[in-house]
Amino acid sequence: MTSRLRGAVVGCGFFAQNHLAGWNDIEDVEIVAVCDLDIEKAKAAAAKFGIAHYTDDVNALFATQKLDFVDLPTTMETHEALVALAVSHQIPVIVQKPFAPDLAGCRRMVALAQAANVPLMVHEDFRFQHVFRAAKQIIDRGELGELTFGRLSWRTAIDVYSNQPYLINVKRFMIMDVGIHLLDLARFLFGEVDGVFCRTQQIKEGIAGEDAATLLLTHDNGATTVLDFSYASRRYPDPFPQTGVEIEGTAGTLLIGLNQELTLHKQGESTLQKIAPDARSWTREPWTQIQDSVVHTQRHFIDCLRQHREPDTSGRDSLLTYGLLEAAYLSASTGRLERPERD
Ligand code: NAD
Ligand code: 89V
Repeated sequence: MTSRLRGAVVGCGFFAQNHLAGWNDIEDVEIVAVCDLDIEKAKAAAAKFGIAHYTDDVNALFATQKLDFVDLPTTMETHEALVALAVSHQIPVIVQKPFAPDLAGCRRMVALAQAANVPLMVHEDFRFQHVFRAAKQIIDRGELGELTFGRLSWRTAIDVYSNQPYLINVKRFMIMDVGIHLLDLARFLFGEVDGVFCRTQQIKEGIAGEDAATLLLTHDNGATTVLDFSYASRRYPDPFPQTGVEIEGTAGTLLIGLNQELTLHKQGESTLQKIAPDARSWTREPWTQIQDSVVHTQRHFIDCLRQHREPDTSGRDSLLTYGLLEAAYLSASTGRLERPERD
């Protein structure tokens, strides 16, 4: 690998703008080409970010560019073909969430990448938000004792449908779009899960899938967590895109409230600290927290490539998260607590 890693971004749509701005903030990376089926989007991205090459033909991209990695901020139904193509060229891949429409698709991509020994990471950015890194450090230092209970809550009525109109028509909507972030976060903070109970709701009319869900998870360490998330929750001011968090342990409690305020209750007193995202020229409220975490996710991918280690949210690791997603949808249909597949 050269000292500046040469990357390409395939997909120049809505969220890719954050990926492109993020790569720009990483000094030891150069995005040398962009690609979109819509050539105007590829051309506009190349112009905006000063990228030398653009194309609407992903085969031509791999045939003509010498790449150290490829980034795929495209929607999930495109991932399997694009990952297969990158793997066939031995190019490491970072791919946006949702990884695939179902667990079987995730498994096929992981098998392909493993057989070819090509690094594959899922761009799961919530766990890279500073406030959750701080929470994890407090847990790992043992300040809360043994974890017993948690709640991760993400509720908003933001108009998600204007920026992401495809969400109107997906049958697996809310758990796939936002629940997946919280499932990954629950694993990150509380460890692996052996049971999932889920109830879904469709509150907005005219959409194909659920826009709210409530999950109860039982963890291997004995903790119980509740995950609730909704795109139909009216609050003023709207808390988008913040996750409210409660973590209880035998020695203390950690709360994350609005504006990334983290309060630690232990030894008879509480202390509050604000954990802000990094200041960046291109981030805009209310998206700052998510936009900043994009860069930390990308940084992790590059560090892992350079150090030849598996990313925390590798394709292989993500199978556990998508196993929970399948268990959640199964539970919503059976009305029972379901055991996730964990192979
Ligand atoms: P989008 O539809 O705006 O953009 C996708 C782009 O990919 C389109 O321009 C499309 O033409 C292009 N594309 C598709 N297949 C292609 C191919 N084979 N070759 C070249 N280009 C191709 O989608 P979006 O709203 O930007 O979402 C992309 C993904 O990002 C989704 O999976 C979404 O869930 C995810 N997302 C993540 C976050 C986050 O916080 N992590 C936030 C928003 C969206
Ligand atoms: O796809 C997503 O992650 C978005 C969100 C608003 C949560 O960033 O829907």
